[in-house]
Amino acid sequence: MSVTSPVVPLEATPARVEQALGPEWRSTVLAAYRWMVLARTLDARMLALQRQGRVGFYGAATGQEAVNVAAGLVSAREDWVLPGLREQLVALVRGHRLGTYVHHLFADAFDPALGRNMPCHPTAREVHYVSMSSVIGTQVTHAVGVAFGMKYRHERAVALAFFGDGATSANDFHAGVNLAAVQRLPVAFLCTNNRWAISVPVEHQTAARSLAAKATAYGIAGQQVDGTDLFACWAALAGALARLRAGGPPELVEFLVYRMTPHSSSDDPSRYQPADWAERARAHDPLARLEQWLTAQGLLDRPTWQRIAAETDHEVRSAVEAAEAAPPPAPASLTADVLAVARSGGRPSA
Ligand SMILES: Cc1ncc(C[n+]2csc(CCOP(=O)(O)OP(=O)(O)O)c2C)c(N)n1
Ligand SMILES: [Mg+2]
Repeated sequence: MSVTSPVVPLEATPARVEQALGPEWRSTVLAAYRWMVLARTLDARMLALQRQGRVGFYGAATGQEAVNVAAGLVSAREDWVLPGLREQLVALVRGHRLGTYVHHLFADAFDPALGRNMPCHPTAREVHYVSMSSVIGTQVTHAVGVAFGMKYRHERAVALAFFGDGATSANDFHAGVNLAAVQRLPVAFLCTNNRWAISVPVEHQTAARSLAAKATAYGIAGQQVDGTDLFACWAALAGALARLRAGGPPELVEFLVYRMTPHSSSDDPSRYQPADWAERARAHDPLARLEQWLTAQGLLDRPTWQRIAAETDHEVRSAVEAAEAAPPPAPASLTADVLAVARSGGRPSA
């Protein structure tokens, strides 16, 4: 098994998990575990490929998988996801093909963005996953705009806005949460507090008691959740999304997670993280915590673990092979989807 060091045990009892997830809870939790293994495998492989010069840039979500898989499984098809740098697993769980995502990472001819977006900034329109804007915090106001549109059209969908601890210092966070609260818009503000904004620790980001506490100033509910506990993430997200779908006001959820890898492939955290950071993070590894829990419940044995590890490794390898065999985007595609010319007057229509 992959658990090597002691982790903080998950407290959920099977009875409570069944209550929250329903009678099929065993297969749901195992499916969530499999997604988390796939994401972990993908992160490790992509960071290695970036070092080999085969992928331009990568931002891993290692340590944040529980939030992402729960959001992917709990959200509804009609909801919209406005991600930060680390939510690609949400798109995959919602049905975006792994192969397509890897084509995007390689910026090849089968990348939906035709190689024009920075790697790790996928667009997955078919699963309502909006391409990330690199400008920190802007997805917060984008989500509010999407939610405004949904409310205007009387749609019962929710906009999920993901952002980091650093983004809570951006103007867009204030403007977005404030407007959503005043207009009572269906937005789930989902802050993944991995305690770092590149090298800036969260203690330098705010003097507030917590990031969730900021909700009070906007007149909405805020809660802090252990983002490395799959069941806590599930409960918080299912509750918030259900209330929003029923017409409730926006909510803020702060997920406490540990960034277990560098900020991105362009970062060296040994220059700023304390020496014991990796050890503290490992104790809260969401994958290892779930693995330990599943094993204790008798739901995960060595053969099952080996099968899942082999299958996910094969999936990632196949996707990489397909991307490496794909041609680059054709030069003629450079202006595709950029400009449409109206037939009548020759004026741009989009
Ligand atoms: C407006 C703006 N300022 C600075 C940056 C450079 N930058 C890129 S990522 C990042 C840190 C983001 O931290 P956080 O919001 O905590 O998200 P995390 O990367 O930890 O998931 C910064 C400062 C940027 N992209 N946009
Ligand atoms: Mg952060």
